[in-house]
Amino acid sequence: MKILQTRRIPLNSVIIACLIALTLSCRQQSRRPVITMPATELSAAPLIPKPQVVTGDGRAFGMDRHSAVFTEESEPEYGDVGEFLAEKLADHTGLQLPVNPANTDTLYSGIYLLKDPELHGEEYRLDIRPDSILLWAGTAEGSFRGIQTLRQLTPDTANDTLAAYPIWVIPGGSISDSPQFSYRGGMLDVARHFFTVEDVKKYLEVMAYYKMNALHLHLSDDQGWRIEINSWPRLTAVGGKTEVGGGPGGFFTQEQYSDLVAFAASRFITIVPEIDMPGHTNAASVSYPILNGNGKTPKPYTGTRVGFSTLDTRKDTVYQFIDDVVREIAALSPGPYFHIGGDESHVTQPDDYKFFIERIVPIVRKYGKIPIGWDEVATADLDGNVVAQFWSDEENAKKAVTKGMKVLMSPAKKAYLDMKYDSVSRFGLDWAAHIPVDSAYIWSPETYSSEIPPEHILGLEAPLWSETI
Ligand code: TNX
Repeated sequence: MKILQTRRIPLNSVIIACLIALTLSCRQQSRRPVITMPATELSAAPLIPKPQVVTGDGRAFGMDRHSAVFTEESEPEYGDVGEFLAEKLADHTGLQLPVNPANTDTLYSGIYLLKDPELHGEEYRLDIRPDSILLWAGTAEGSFRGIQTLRQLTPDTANDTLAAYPIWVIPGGSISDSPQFSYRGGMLDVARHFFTVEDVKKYLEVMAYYKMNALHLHLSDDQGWRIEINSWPRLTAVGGKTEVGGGPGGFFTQEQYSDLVAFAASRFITIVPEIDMPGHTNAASVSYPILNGNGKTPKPYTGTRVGFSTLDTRKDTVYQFIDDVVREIAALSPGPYFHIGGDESHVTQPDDYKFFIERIVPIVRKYGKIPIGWDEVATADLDGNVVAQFWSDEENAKKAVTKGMKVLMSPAKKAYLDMKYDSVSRFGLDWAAHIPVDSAYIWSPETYSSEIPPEHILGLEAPLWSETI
């Protein structure tokens, strides 16, 4: 592959550009005139998350109708990343950049997605030069993370004064980046209100733009059960038909869920399914009253209280039920994790709660998955191969650390997307805090709590609960 392709910019455009803008300079590099255009200095570009190293050089790349995407020839997955980039740039700019164009007579300014075996995993390096952009990565995943940086650097508006056609000016320099945390997640509560496959795909697209790599789906709660389980069909036939406020609810068929898993995978995002238990199970018990540990015949629930339901922790049928549910969902979920919930089981006796968690962890492992639970699960006797998701109780986080467990950081005061921005926000709750945008951004998982040392942190996750959404 030729790295430096050249193309001609009409001379009159160059002359006009040089005359009207004092800051412009015209340079000759190899065979092609290169314009250095005013652009945001790369090191000042508002990239989220902030890359590890950004070095601007005051120059720029002009992306325009002469640009094309070229990808590592021997790596078809890089080709898919290139197609994705071209599609997103088309949505953003209207430019239709060819990907690996066959016509080599045309002189393109190239955006090259290249392989560098020295780089690992999600790591990438971006060199933005006046005549080309080189994105280096050791894997297609790294290349995919890198193109998000490129998307964020592409301005919303084109410069239309330099040439007879629009040019999107991308600030020059280089970026070296790799993630601080291996797990960067979002959570969507599709149980309180149901969200369709199309809604979830939109959410995944936004997550991909910010280089997040895990979508935790909260698939069951008191108000609804949202995933088809073939061996227990009433879960969706009955439990799927309710939601907060009395709306119609809904659920994903297994085929739809698999479609979401594949869509996420094409964006290098892992789906983490959650079945919340032993609390938050009213919809399950409405579907199959035998599961209920309250001794009452449950009614459908469409309010927003928490902590009133429990499974019967001493009944074998309950564990058969959980085995079936985990087996069916695990078979559809290629990712390493299965989330068992475990939060706010206020009507489960502490001994029953521990007994329950200790009994379901091996079921999850039997189906090849690593269990994750909300921080309360750390009160049970568990080994270090369970992840505790810290949301509220630092004592629980401390217990998790003592047991050698990894901690997923979701402190409600900082990371909860359902907390109101301020007192006049229309949607959201405020039990943990008001979280304006800056305070959601300005915090560090590794210094949040002295009880949670950095080496125990698996990563972070932003949950979006949907009682009001
Ligand atoms: C607490 S966070 C919950 C959820 C609610 C959320 C609302 C957690 C593990 N449990 O059941 O939806 O607050 O912010």
